[in-house]
Amino acid sequence: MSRRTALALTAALALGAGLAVLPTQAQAATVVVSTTADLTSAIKNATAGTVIQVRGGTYYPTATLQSTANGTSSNPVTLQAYGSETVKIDGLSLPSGDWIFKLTADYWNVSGITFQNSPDSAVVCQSCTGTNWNNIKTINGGDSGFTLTGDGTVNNTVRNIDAYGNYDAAGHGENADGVAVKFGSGTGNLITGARLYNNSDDGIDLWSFSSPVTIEHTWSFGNGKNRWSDSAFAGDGNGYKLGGDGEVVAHVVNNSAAWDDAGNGFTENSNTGAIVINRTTSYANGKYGYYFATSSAKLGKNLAVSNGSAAVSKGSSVTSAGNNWDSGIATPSFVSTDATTTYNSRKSDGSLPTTTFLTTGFTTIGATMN
Ligand SMILES: [Ca+2]
Ligand SMILES: [Ca+2]
Repeated sequence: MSRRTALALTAALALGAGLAVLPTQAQAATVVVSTTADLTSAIKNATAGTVIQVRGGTYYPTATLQSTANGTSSNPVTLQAYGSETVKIDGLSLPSGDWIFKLTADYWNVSGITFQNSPDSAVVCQSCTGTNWNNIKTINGGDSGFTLTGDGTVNNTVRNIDAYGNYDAAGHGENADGVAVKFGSGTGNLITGARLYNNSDDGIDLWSFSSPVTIEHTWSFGNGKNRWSDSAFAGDGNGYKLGGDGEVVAHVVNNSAAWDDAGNGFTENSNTGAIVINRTTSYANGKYGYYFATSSAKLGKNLAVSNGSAAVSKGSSVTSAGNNWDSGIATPSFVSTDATTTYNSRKSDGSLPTTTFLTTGFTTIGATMN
């Protein structure tokens, strides 16, 4: 302890402050970590401009990794895998009900990390502004994989996430979505390049979020099926659940696809707002391809094939043009209905793997599947 610190401590004690706050050593701009303890500390002590590089391996935190340290738009905090090394943060040693990573902060860039086996949600960003999540995986957890929540959720981008295998046993699968943007507000939030599959509840859920969210280049499939031998299974399995809890909001979905979900491919879920859905494909989902019974949705150039209930449930306030259920619009045939390649590794830039599944070669209707 320096003489100056000692004097400050003495002064604080003399003033009856009780617990003196000792100055912490400033963290270096770039921190390379290879132990769970160092990872925990680096995240907690980050300041604007800190770059945390995590060496390859599997980390088992015993408490939620969390930070309230803000970056700035020009000087964000970065949390990333070291080089091209494979980094997994595993929730196996966490107490029941804990999350792996909770951020209540602005301007973080997080990339190249897998968050797996969380007892509850894997990653939660609460009232975050300006965060970027690139090529992360949130998989096989006990509730939703990735969540944006809270008021002041502004200008966040989730790019190329894989979120699969999430299942809330306590709720019999009722709640675990791949990505949840729920219970909050704030504009400028974008989900792009996501692959959301085999989760117990929905692929993506925008329940009770009162500002428009944009979703594009996303695949949502195989959600809401009882893959856990749960005799009271309660997962809903909508590919895209675009509202709820009375919020009237014009979410936007472009060039995305839903297939093999137990529920509807795309649903307003009681949101009466002017939801915009363009150039999407809904194939072989259990219920409707598109369920928009009460909203004033604008549905354009969408393609619905082989869905359980019908292509569309469309209320009188819906604007519908250029979709294959509209009069005079032909249904093009798919190049392939074999989904095997959709599980392949992503391209080197992190984007979705190449597939001909559900492609048609037409530029006027349906998702381009990339
Ligand atoms: Ca549900
Ligand atoms: Ca849900």
